[in-house]
Amino acid sequence: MQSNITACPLDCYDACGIIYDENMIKPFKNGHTNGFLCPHLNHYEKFKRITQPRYKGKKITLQEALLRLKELLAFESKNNILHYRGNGNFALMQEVTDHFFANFGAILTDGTLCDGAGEAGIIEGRGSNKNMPLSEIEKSDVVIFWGRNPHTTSSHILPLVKNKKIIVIDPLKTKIAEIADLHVQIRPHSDIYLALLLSRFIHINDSLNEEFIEKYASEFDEYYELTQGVRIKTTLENIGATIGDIGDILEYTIDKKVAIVCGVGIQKYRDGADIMRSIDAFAVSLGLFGKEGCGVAYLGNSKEAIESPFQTKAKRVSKVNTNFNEFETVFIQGANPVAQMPDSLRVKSTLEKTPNVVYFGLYENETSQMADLIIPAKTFLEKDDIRTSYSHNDLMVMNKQVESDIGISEYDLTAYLCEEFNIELKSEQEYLQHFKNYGVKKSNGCFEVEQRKVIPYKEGFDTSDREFVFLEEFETQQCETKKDELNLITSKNHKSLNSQFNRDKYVYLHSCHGYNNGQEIKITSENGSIVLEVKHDDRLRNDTVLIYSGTPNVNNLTSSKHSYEGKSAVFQENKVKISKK
Ligand SMILES: Nc1nc2c(c(=O)[nH]1)N[C@H]1C(S)=C(S)[C@@H](COP(=O)(O)OP(=O)(O)OC[C@H]3O[C@@H](n4cnc5c(=O)[nH]c(N)nc54)[C@H](O)[C@@H]3O)O[C@H]1N2
Ligand SMILES: Nc1nc2c(c(=O)[nH]1)N[C@H]1C(S)=C(S)[C@@H](COP(=O)(O)OP(=O)(O)OC[C@H]3O[C@@H](n4cnc5c(=O)[nH]c(N)nc54)[C@H](O)[C@@H]3O)O[C@H]1N2
Ligand code: SF4
Ligand SMILES: [Mo]
Repeated sequence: MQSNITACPLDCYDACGIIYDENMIKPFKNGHTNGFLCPHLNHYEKFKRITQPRYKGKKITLQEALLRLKELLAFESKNNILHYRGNGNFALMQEVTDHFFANFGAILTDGTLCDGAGEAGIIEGRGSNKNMPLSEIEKSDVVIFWGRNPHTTSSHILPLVKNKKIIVIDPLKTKIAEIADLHVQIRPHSDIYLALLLSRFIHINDSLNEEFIEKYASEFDEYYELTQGVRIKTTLENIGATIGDIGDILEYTIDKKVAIVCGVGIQKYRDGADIMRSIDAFAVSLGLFGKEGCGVAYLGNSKEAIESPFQTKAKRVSKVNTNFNEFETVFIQGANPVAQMPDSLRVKSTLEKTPNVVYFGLYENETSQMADLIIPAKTFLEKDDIRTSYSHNDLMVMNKQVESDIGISEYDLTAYLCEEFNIELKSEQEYLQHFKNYGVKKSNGCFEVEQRKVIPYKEGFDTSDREFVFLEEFETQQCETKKDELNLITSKNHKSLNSQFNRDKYVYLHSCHGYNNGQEIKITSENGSIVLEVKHDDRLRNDTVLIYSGTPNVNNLTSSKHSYEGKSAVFQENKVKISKK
């Protein structure tokens, strides 16, 4: 009998521990899970899943589906085959399919729809991306939520920040902004200016952490010159901040233990790397690295300090603007690219022209509707796996809890293909053990990744001379939105996990625009248009509209440009116009 312990598989900061008890999903009591889950997992088993494979609309058996898959892969030139994998399930064994496709000679993807620009900025400045874990945030005095919406996307941080000073920098008055000591309702895409000004004022105020700067950031003087290029009064007016806000932020943070908790909202722009680096530079000015309760938390690398046992060296194409029609067979796993990739109209038209589309997932969605072959996956309760997190250091074993006749696991599908095409594959247990070996037991009974630092950068940064590398230049943003244009922000909704579960269907607007609640309006961008029902939301700036991730067709509006660094999608860099339907 397996242990009744597992973990939530979803792409979420928290990576909660789960006990499967009396056929019910229950939260782990210990550690960060803290005895509660979120709506996705509380209702997980109620969501309707795909139960039977299909080919061209006709129901077939799993055996027939696997045979069909084998046929669809049997091309002379393997360059005709694309493996496109998303993060529907975040556990480590999901990557086993990459092992097959890479060794087979197929094309894989690189780039990201998520956090790549910010990560690139972090690596440029610090030489590596080592994250401040939840357990350290708990020890800080002041927490700055910078483009992060914790009530929706990372609720397990909330009990840890009770009674701390809270600063929020977000164009939307989110729930955390409502209870914060200070909310700077910043214009979207202007964080770099705020960050530059903060570093400048720390210097003007004589509050630089001199000891830290001398040791690890000796180029600060040059950076200070860069910050001097920003005109204070006009910039503050344009970005929606005041000199009083800057004063308050300095007063709250100087000589305090400060955690800057960044989300992906700040960096879904072409210059996302620079934005993140300017926030890091603000933290450097305060000397926030390498000390208890201090640092910058971002969406860290969940695979930090873990080596993959899979061989995944392959030719790759970008995940952001993939030309599906350049392939004969596209195998899509754990993703809904038709809804979630930018520029959906382009995505749809290229997939329509792809001869064979295979969808390997749990739920029906826009991508399954376009697929020729549908192979149902197993849920996390029906397979063994192991996961790590991008916001804490726990390593969580996910034991299989139930037997089911539905679907096939990623390992079993890979084992079938490897057998058929003569590719070497180790046993499932060997791979699971490989991952388990990275864990050490903590006093609360949980495991954590042994090599991960709780307080990274204690001996300086991971650059060649241990020093922080400041931005030397940045692209000036046009801070004024044209009269009839609005900024589109498209962040996460509490009822869905991107396009899984209960998806939203509204456009949120400030009531000042004169449209009625419930009225259908047309939203248009350079890329396309959609019609959605209006919901008034006066928590928004009046130059900004909000359409949540997962809202059907939202990505008709977004462009498939890449960030300058980090090969990332830029979902928020889109202006829209609104009009009566
Ligand atoms: N419930 C739920 N949880 C999720 C997900 C989900 O879909 N639903 N998705 C998961 C995934 S894949 C990810 S990547 C994470 C992301 O989770 P978060 O990092 O929290 O990201 P977002 O919700 O995209 O954006 C966070 C905040 O950024 C703000 N924002 C937008 N533009 C700007 C800007 O220019 N400047 C500033 N300062 N703020 C801005 C938005 O208003 C929003 O409040 O959440 C994960 N968790
Ligand atoms: N407009 C807009 N677009 C966005 C974003 C945004 O904020 N706004 N966010 C972007 C971000 S940050 C991300 S990470 C992406 C996410 O985009 P995707 O990676 O496409 O994620 P989901 O929409 O959650 O779809 C995941 C799919 O995985 C399948 N799945 C779930 N569990 C399993 C499993 O165990 N095995 C298999 N084989 N399949 C499984 C489900 O059927 C589900 O349809 O979206 C991006 N797109
Ligand atoms: S908060 Fe995140 S990790 Fe926890 S149960 Fe919900 S989706 Fe899963
Ligand atoms: Mo994401």
